[in-house]
Amino acid sequence: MALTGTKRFQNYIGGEWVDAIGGDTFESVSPANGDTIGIFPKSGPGDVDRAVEAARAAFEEWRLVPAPKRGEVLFRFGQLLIEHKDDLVDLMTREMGKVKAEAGGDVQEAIDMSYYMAGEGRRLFGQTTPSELRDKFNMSVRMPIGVVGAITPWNFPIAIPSWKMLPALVCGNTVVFKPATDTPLLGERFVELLDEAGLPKGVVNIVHGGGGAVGDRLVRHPDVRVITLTGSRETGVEVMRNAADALKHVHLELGGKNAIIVLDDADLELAADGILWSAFGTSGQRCTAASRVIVQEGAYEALQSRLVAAAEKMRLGYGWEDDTDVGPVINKAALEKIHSYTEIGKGEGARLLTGGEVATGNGLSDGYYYRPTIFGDVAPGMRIAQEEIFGPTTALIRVRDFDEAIRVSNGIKYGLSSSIFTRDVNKAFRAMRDLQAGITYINAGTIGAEVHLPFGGTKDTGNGHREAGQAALDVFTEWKSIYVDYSGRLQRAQIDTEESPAP
Ligand code: UN1
Repeated sequence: MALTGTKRFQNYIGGEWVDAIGGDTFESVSPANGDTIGIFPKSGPGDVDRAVEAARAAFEEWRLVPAPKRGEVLFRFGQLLIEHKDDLVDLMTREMGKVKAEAGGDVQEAIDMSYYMAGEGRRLFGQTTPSELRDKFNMSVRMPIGVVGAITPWNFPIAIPSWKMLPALVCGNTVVFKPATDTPLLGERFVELLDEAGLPKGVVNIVHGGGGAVGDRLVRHPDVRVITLTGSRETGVEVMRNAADALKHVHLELGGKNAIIVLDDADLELAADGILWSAFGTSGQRCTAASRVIVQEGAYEALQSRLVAAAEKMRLGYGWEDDTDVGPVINKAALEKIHSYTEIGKGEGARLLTGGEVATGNGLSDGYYYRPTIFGDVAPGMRIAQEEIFGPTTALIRVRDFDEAIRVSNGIKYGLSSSIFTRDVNKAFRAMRDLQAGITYINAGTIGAEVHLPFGGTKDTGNGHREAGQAALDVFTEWKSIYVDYSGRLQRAQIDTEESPAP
């Protein structure tokens, strides 16, 4: 795909492409080499209000479109994503920075979600139950809620919007979408393709701009009934607080400090592959990244040397080049934050085994590249073992046995993903039971969630909701219980019930 350069883009509101009311703009810049990707409207509360009004008006029609027909739009969207996959992948390597194979995975996740949720248009199952009274019929049905505000991050710029918007749409809601300011063009392409798939005007709207002006107004707007956010713990807390007065439904997907446990009996080669992929894939910028590795002492030395040797062989570079293993991190602030944690780790007495520096040379200094970084001899309470760094840094922690490994893995405030490498089936099952996380992998790293299972975490990772899978439908619908009395007389529940049949 040709770079769009200084092309100006607009918001999409009520089926019209429009500038921000204030006329301000911001640039999307490639983290790989500093190229300008495009210029976008820097919107404000007034733009959000227009978009919410359009979405509110469109809801009255969209909620009545039969769900299988809504699903067909998503099916066509999936087909369009396939048709445009190569372009989207190329754009993602440029606007967000991840390497080609992973960008392909990101788009594929959205394709999978399109087909999964398209099929949901013919299910959206509720329940039918017997009644305690004669001549009475009971059922529960899912109802759409209204306008959904979707606030998405830059690390999965196509996949995460699909996790939020596609279930919202198939359930009959309408959406105002605020993509991350680091990846606005991918957000815009997503909406263009949804539009091409045949969504009526106003069903999906996009408003570009920052969290302070656009996100905050969405969160506070009285006509937005659901907020779904993937972001930091701090933002999540603020969103929940600001949404409380209007008692909005809030779905939060926040941080992680995910650990891979490696026991003495593990296949070390397999474990090392899983760790490298989970720690350094997407330059460590996944909520599910393995930023801790908890190793039983008998395997520690061998695993450590394997990991260090492999990390040092990883090639940093542009995501669009075939031989790149690790792309850039998203921006300068991220690079600085990641490096500050290297300094923190050293200061805490952890041993820097490899990496720990900004990568320059071979054109890399025009972008934001950080060497894959491994700390050894990390104590579980150190800040580098407790706080989310969101970069290519992982911490090796030595433990004596299985019980200590589980304790250390659980000894954090987050609870998103977890993993254990072992050949002992009993320990594997105990780990499945005891790891306090929304996701547990056995003999695989911490990343690789599939769209038809619930995604999300326990503790400070969220607020008890899940996206993806059937669980996503609970975020975007309200249950209605319906009682149909066809007896023709007043029947009082709990009062006019019959005696149990005699024994
Ligand atoms: C995220 O980092 O927020 O399992 C999402 C995975 C991906 C999704 C990650 N399928 O790592």
